[in-house]
Amino acid sequence: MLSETFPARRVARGMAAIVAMAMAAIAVAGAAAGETQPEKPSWMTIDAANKKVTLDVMAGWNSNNGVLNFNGYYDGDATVVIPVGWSAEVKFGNNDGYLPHSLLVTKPFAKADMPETAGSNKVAIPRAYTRSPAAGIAAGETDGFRFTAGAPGEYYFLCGAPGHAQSGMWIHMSVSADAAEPGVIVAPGATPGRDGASKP
Ligand SMILES: [Cu+2]
Repeated sequence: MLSETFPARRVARGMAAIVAMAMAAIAVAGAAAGETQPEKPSWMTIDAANKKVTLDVMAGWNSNNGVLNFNGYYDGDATVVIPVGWSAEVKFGNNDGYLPHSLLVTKPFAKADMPETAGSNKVAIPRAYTRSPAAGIAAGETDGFRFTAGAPGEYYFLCGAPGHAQSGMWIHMSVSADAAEPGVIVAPGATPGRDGASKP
């Protein structure tokens, strides 16, 4: 971090660095409306040299939100951040023993406008959806898709199966002009998801 040439001042410089980091953290938190810094969960694999990110997304990862979750996250309590120009591969699986699920990249919806069912006509990035999006894939099945993060913008990862998005089966996806690398932002107070990642 700091290159230190005056050892006697190391403590003071260290304190200054801590204060600076704290202030930067506060600034970031303020800018992102209370959200925390992105993290790199186990389900995100980053290939920086090739600007490629792979996401393992499991529907019904745990019992959060009555199993209507992606990797345990729901109701927008996690944000997948992908830098502009990166390519993304989504590997999708259904861990729910009862209900079919899907994953589509859609535009954001106001709560009142959340679609009851979402087919491929709701997709915001070409081909960015799993098969039979309005019906979903059955328990134990897998599918996937790739897309390129083009223009900066806000999107949803949303389940198109009947009633699921309206019941909270969606999270945020942000194509960012500012982020240097992909990451996931978990909202403060989120129910722990995959990795148990949650922020106080
Ligand atoms: Cu679903």
